[in-house]
Amino acid sequence: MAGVRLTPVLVADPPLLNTQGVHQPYTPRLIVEVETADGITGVGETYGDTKYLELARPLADRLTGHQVSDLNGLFRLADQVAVDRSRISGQVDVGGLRGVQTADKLRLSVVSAFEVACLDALGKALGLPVHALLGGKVRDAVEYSAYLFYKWDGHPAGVAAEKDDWGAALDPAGIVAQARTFTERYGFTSFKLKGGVFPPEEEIAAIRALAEAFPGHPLRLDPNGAWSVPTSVRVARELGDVLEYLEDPALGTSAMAEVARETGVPLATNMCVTTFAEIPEAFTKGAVQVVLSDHHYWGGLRNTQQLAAICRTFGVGVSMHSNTHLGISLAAMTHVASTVPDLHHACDSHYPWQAEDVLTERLVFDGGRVAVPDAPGLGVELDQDRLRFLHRRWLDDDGRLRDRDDAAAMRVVEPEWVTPAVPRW
Ligand code: GKR
Ligand code: MG
Repeated sequence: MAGVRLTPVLVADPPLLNTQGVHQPYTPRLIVEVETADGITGVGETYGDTKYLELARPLADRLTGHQVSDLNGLFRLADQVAVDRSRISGQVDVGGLRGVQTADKLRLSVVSAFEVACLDALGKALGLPVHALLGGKVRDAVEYSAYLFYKWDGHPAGVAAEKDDWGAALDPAGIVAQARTFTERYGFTSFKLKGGVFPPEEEIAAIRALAEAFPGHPLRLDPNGAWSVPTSVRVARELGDVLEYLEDPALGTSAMAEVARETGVPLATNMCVTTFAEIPEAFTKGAVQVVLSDHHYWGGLRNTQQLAAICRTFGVGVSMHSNTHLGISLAAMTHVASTVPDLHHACDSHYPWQAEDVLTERLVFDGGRVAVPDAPGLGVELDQDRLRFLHRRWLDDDGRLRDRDDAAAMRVVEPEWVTPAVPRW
């Protein structure tokens, strides 16, 4: 590699509600560009909060002269980057929605963007799409589910924000209307509702309303671990006939295992199995039936394939969840998902919520699917003007938005708000 460019950006985000609070008007992401000695550039994207930037900079410094094809070497270099102990809790981080926070996981979340950027550059150099570098696609399009959120009409008055055209969704009728908009705009046929926002009865009613409006369509509910075991079991019983799966109803492997023992509804997770080290206990206890990869914190596309192979071995399903992200990450998700043989659940994506991007052309959902790009690399092109614009927003920020904090955003409206203790219900 001749050089690496790191560009933190702030991306507009609508006021989406979750159990911790509400999305801030702008979310940090990090765009990684690696440049080869031949002048080929590859791009990657990951979380952009300060704790990730702190690791990305020293890793970038070590990469001059490194081959983009040497991905194992890239991970070895990442292992050498020291992690500030104050950044990690070593346990399920109630302030985050991404499971246990460990030094390795932080490193993996960062190196994943470099891995994707290297694969993009390598693919461009060889004239091959990223999926071909991963062994080849087994499908031509990847199915995504609509990601429904309770949301306010707009960010609080007086808060600088972009306006979105989705309207409010704060009850079952609002959620059904939002789902209809998703199907009209993107053709999605399966639906995930972010729960843990209102008391379970209200969210049960929303799922029932969706089941009535879209009979037979796959439905999921994800309260991000906000419920106790008895509440989770009750919701599973009440919605058992309409749910494809229940996602992280309760927090942690033991609680999930207890829920699993009491219900036939499959349990999915992107919170209790987030590292390879967490797999043995969860699978032995039968705590989860579907693992949702996040290729950022699992450490990239090849690790996602390894996760899929382990899941297949143990008869556990695999799919992908998402967080606020841009088109580079969607392209990366699509390439790797296209290579996973047993992908029986639509992946979810926040992408429709992001009206802004750093690409010259946005990726398109057609019939709820993204066509797998066959152009060299990821098949996307960075728009340098847009990148500069979103980076300028990051530079101009006084530091308040550079670290995602949904509870802080909620305090603008409810000054007493603190991240709710778990279980909340
Ligand atoms: O963006 O509010 C959100 C989501 O809750 C996200 O942060 C989660 O990581 O979507 C994710 C999930 O499936 O838990
Ligand atoms: Mg989830």
